[in-house]
Amino acid sequence: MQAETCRLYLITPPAFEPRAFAGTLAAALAADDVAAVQLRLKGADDDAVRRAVQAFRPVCDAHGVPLIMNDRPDLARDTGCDGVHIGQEDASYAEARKAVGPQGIVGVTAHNSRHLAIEAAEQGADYVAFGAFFPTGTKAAKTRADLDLLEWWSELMVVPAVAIGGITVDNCRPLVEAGADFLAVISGVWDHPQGPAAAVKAFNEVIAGSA
Ligand code: TZP
Ligand code: MG
Repeated sequence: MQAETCRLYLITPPAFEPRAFAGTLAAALAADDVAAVQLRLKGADDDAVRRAVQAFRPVCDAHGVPLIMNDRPDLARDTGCDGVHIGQEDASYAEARKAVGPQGIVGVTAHNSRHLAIEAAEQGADYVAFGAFFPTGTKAAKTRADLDLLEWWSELMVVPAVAIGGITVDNCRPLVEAGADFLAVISGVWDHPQGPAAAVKAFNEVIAGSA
């Protein structure tokens, strides 16, 4: 995941039927630039997660977009995902890195903590994720993050910052201007009134037009 400018990081919706959703994902990836897709299927059994990887893999490959597993380094390794995103209670950075190898992507949730973010960056994380920046109905987010944190991080650090939580086409511009390297979005894309493909285009237009 490289970001000269800010890029979009799509996370799957809370529930979906994998084969049907693969078509929706394909339309979203065809619409405009997407840096990565994260498979986030909370509460699903391992077989359901495996089926989702099988359904999404060809779509992501066709667009050259890495597929990142949420929460589970073991499943990331077993299914051949390109990386894993871990929260503070999922696994250690070392476990995650061991599972996906030196070339794999390891992203770490830092909530709104400078300390957690620095710790993850020093360990070798490929990105740190801050949030939630806005109210979100998708997750009972434990923390709220603010623009100062993003500005501070982007001035001092090289490791990319992902912004997450309630991000929409309409509210994302300040995050881009504060230095977010990636916008991680769920409902702002999948529930966009004009559909996911229009949302991906609109996010990219805001990003391109931001200072
Ligand atoms: N982590 C912090 S907020 C959040 C996660 C996974 C949910 C983001 O979903 P949405 O719909 O983009 O607010
Ligand atoms: Mg997690």
